[in-house]
Amino acid sequence: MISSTHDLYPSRMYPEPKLLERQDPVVYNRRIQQSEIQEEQLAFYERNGYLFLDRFFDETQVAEWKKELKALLELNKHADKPEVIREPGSEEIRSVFAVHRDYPVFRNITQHPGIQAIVKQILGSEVYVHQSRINVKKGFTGKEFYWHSDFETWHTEDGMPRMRALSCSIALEDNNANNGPLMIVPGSHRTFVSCVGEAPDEHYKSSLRRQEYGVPDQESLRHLVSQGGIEAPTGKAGSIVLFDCNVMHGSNSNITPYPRSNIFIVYNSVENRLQTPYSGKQPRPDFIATRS
Ligand SMILES: O=C(O)CCC(=O)C(=O)O
Repeated sequence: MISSTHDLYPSRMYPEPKLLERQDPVVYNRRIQQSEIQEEQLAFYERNGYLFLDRFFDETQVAEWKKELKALLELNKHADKPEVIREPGSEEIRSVFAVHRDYPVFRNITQHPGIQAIVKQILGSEVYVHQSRINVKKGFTGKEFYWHSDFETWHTEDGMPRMRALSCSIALEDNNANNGPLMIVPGSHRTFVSCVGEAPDEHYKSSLRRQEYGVPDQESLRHLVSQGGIEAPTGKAGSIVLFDCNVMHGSNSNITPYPRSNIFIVYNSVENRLQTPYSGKQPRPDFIATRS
């Protein structure tokens, strides 16, 4: 039974999709209190729902993380554990979750002072890591991520009450127009797409390989794209993209020879802790959604 009590962003409970206006701020603290980003960049984030910072990390730093990633992938090549997600239709690794919990090097990245300062500026409070993962989009065979708002899932399946979270994607290789970079619909973070279709129990077991529930319908997408277009922020390894929890995004398959691995760190405000999932189903496990 799906509950709609105090649910500002109901989804997967109506027979038709709905476009709902965002009820929450995008930037929670407009008074600049750090030196990593300036007022115009903060305003860009507020307007568009994302911010791209070219070469935020230098080559030496990235080289160290790539070495760690290589070791991590080797370690998990045949691992049968829930944190390791395989590509649909093959045994290749698509994502590795909870890297901040299981690997000290990646835990340290989540605490990087520069990133923390920007995130706290935007979310206007202390923050914690809601989720971390590395998406390994291999050359030739790395598969797409269909359009979605992260918040739709975090709200419905994890019980995240309000839009007060964001992702930081760190490029470990150059992201170019062809190797399946993140695509974003600017301005879409101001609209919540209430999706159609009740997901099965333990939906995450299939959705992390290929998401079918909690994805927007084509008409809603057409509308959002007609308003904001599509941007694919690309740049050298070490660049970062910060994006709002409700911005519509996705990415294409990578049929080029150029691999594209990105670390995703999701920060949530400590004032926005998870509650009972709005779907009425069991919460997803901790490796996908930190509850404590
Ligand atoms: O790695 C990508 O290109 C997209 C990732 C994404 O949207 C997700 O993991 O939710």
